[in-house]
Amino acid sequence: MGGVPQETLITVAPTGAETAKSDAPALPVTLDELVGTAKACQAAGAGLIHVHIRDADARPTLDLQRLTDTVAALREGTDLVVQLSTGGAVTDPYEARLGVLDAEPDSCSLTCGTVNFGSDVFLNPWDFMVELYRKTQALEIVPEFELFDLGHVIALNRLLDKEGAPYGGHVHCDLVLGVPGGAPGTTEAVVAMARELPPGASWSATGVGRSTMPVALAALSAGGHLRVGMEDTLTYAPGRPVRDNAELVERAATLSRLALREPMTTDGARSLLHVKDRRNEVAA
Ligand code: KMH
Ligand code: ZN
Repeated sequence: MGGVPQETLITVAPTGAETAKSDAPALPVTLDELVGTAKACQAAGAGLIHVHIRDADARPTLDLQRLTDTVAALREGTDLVVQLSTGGAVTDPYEARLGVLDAEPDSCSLTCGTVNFGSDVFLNPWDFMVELYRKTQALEIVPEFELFDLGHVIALNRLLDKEGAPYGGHVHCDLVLGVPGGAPGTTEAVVAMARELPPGASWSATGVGRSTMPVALAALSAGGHLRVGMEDTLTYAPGRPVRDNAELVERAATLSRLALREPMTTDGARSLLHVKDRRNEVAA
């Protein structure tokens, strides 16, 4: 599993595609709300932002112009590594998910297998994974491999064996645990999955809902980084809704410091992930 890093990369996933604004008024759904959230989360210790966007009616969208504008606004307003979701919503077609990369983010998510998602199915068949991966290599975008189950880790190893290293040469993964249909949000699942990761890979973990804290504590002790945010967690403690994304980042930073690991700076995140520096590029 590798050693324990001296610093913790804190990823914030502030919005997701599953929660309605009406059910969580603090969810950032407009560009202004997203940039405001991103600034507050960077100040609290985040190094990377995992982004899903919404349309004018606050519904999930993969509209390319909106994605491009979002990447530009986040680059303008913050130094965070900007990662766009290629998972989108469970209803998004493959073509639109591949099209996300044309917004030229620093990084993108790439899920390594299909998983039941409550009563829905999040589809990631092998051929789609390969096509998406080849596009990240061609466009020099760093993929973050999203792993919802142990078999996804096996598929990741197969992908790297067959298709070679990702852009930048470094493998970074995120264990997404506690989804109804995926691996549970337990210490045992964190360890079982982390053990099978490719040698030298870095990884973060997030536990959905009630598994947030067990997964964060397990990840810190097992050498992982942290992902937090309202995409995964809407309740700060039993009966207490999350105030905003920044307080989840603040809690992650506090946990990390208790583990004698400082939150990683945005420069540290860029160098860990080997992202291409696109900050001086003008958006289309
Ligand atoms: N919204 C989920 C169906 C990702 O961002 O790549 C997929 C997801 C993973 O959130
Ligand atoms: Zn996501």
